[in-house]
Amino acid sequence: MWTLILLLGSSFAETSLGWTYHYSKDKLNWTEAREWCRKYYTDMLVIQNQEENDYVVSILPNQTKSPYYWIGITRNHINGTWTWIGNNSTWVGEHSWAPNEPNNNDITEFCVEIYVNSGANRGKWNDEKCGSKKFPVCYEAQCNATSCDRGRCQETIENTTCICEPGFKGDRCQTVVECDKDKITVPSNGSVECTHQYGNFSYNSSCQYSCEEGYRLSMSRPLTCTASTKWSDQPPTCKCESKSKNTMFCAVGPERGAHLKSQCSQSLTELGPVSSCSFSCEAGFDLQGTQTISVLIFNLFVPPAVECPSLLQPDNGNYSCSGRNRTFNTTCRFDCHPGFLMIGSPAVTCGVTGVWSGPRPTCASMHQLNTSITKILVTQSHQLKTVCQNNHSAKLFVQYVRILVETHKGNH
Ligand SMILES: [Ca+2]
Repeated sequence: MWTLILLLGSSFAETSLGWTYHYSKDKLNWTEAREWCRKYYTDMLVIQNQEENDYVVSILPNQTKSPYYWIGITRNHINGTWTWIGNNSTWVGEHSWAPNEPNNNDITEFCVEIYVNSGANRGKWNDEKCGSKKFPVCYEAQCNATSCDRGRCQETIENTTCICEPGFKGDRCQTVVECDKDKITVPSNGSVECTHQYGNFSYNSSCQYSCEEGYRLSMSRPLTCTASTKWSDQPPTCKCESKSKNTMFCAVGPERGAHLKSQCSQSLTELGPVSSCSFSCEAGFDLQGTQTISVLIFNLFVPPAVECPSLLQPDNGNYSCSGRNRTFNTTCRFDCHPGFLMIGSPAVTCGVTGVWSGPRPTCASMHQLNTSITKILVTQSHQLKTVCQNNHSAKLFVQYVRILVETHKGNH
């Protein structure tokens, strides 16, 4: 499995699967030796452990006497650290030096030779003057820029290994790790949007959650796919937003003690066609603008169909008309059953073009109103909206109050 390579007639190499080792048959001083190594190979020999030391000794030809071989460890002053110049490592081991070495015998012995002979000191090191001429030993790295996609290539005697960056795996670190995409669930009243750096729902993919208006995320930071294939957090939920820093939200109904004060001409359960209420916010909510909303009840709904059609009996109410047919000037009057509030005009008249003067009113349950008003918010811009509830009674009351407010504004 070892291969003999002839180079410039002065060196040959033993090849293994990782680093290859090379030496020169020409004696050079240490500086020349390094230049030779760097010209033809990677650098002067680096030894990282005793196993590599023994291996290199085993492949170099024995010398019967000095000179021996230069290796790539050096120091730059008497108290300096012995350092392998090929990769700045500092392994020395416990039994590497020959007995009584390093002795700095010539005061400036900052370079190192390795004994390769058949004697007792075979494979041991000796510090030497760098100007002495010895045989250089070099190594050539097998790792290169394309050895590992997303990792660092590490060389050993027998092999090269890719040490992968976080988030990658495979023998060449070519595969990105994935997180479970089923863990990215869409919350009620919210949505999620993911972006992917390396692959779908893979390392560094990021999923940002958001909520519909009126809801707030339980956690605002995005979920990130980590190198351990786990998402950084559990998905957040969308929670009903009770208030906002920048908008005056005043809740009506049972919550009004905390937010909104109301003053009505009748109690809420007795509001009728001529009722009026004013609302104001408590301290902390009276931010800007008009803080009082007066409400008056007028004709509430949009124009009806193009002719005077049959009038449907309102739910929870009755009507009677001034004539048997629905001709011009016929007036129909509506009543609501006890316990129901009329929303809209109590009478409609058929116009000359066959159009009723307004839509038939609605009879709303007092109970519905009482429960639905817990979901109404009044903003400083006098716009109303439902928050966290879309049921029928809430919608009804929103329409009711919005029209009241618009009527009020129209009077100014
Ligand atoms: Ca010495």
